[in-house]
Amino acid sequence: MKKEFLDLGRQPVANAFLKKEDFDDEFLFDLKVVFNTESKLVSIKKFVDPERIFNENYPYTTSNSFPMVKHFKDTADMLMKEFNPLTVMEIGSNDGVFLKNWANDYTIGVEPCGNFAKVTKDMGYQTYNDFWTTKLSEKIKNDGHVDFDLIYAANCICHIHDLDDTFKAVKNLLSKDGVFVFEDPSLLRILERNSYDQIYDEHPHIFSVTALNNILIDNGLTIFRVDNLSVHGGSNRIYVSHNRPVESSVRENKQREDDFGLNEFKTYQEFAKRVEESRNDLVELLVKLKNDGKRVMSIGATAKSTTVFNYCGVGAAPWQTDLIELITDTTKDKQGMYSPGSHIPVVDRESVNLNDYDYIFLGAWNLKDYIIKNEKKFNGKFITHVPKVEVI
Ligand code: JHZ
Repeated sequence: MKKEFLDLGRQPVANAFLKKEDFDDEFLFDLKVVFNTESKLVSIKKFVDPERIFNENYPYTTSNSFPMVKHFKDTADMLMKEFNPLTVMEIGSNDGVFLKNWANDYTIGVEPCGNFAKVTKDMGYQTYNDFWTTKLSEKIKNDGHVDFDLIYAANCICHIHDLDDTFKAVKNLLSKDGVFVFEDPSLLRILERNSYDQIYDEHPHIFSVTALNNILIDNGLTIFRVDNLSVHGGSNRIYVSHNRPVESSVRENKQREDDFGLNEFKTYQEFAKRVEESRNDLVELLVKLKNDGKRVMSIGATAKSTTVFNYCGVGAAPWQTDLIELITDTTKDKQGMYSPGSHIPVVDRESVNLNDYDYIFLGAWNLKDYIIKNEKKFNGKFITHVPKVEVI
């Protein structure tokens, strides 16, 4: 039932930034993508052990994706106004950007990365430093928590391999009228915009509303609403309950996905062709710039750019072409390290004079407007590859 349609080559763990002395021991795996013709779920073929990804060294903090801080404040305000929950839990609470909008006497976090669990514990939130499983949901119950009126998860559910177990665990802890709200990148937007770089080890699944609806129904839960969001290049916010009436947005989203062809394998084969063209265009552009003596750097050492640099072979590692000189990133834990697989140095933005470079590749293309506005003094040009390779 699982048919392969895309091969993104040998890839490292997307957020495993490393030191020079660790280059020789770097873990790589084959990143291939499959479509399940029955459930309609798109997944990567070979999952990476979650403990290899989400551990004490996990560097991605929501607070460094600055526009996301406002996004989570607005989301919390909206959820409070509409559902007025008495008890709240966040799965994948990272460094507490969503949690901090709720009082800590009725809110708990779940976070497998010890570094972040410590941050939210220090903020006063009870935080389970563990992966989200039915076993953990039993433990939370046994610890005396009543069922939750709001269970929230952002960019987390698509990180989990076993979706049946995930949703069973939610069902186990969701109060009778409670809502489970989660948001993740949208498969439809990825296919529409050729943003293949949303595919990496941390995203074992890329969700369509159609596939989620099938899997949630199998687990006794219902999607009753879908919001289309612009964050992370296009995400869906999915509202789930035990049995609230289903609103029109669910049918409309499924219809749009069907119209685009998300239920047919050939749509994915066509996407794979566009991905290959995107790679050829980017490499051609970067090689031309190099031959013309231009200097190129990148802003945002994103998980997404790990996929792009390794798939396109544009890094500094011996087996790659030296087309991008360095990456700047505001995250302290990424600075002074090298990018996974491609081994491009990651440095503090403040240590670089952007005008020493002619072009900046937008590794964080999803934050393009914010970055371009912020870097008004840069005299050169920006490069993006989404929705197509172009110089801005
Ligand atoms: P950003 C993350 O992916 C990881 P990434 C995760 N797996 C996930 O699911 C997705 O999000 C959705 C830096 N930056 O948000 C900060 C600057 O340097 O695109 C971040 O390192 N300068 C959980 O990594 C990175 O860019 C700036 O001005 O693809 C942005 O990462 C700004 C605004 C950010 O997510």
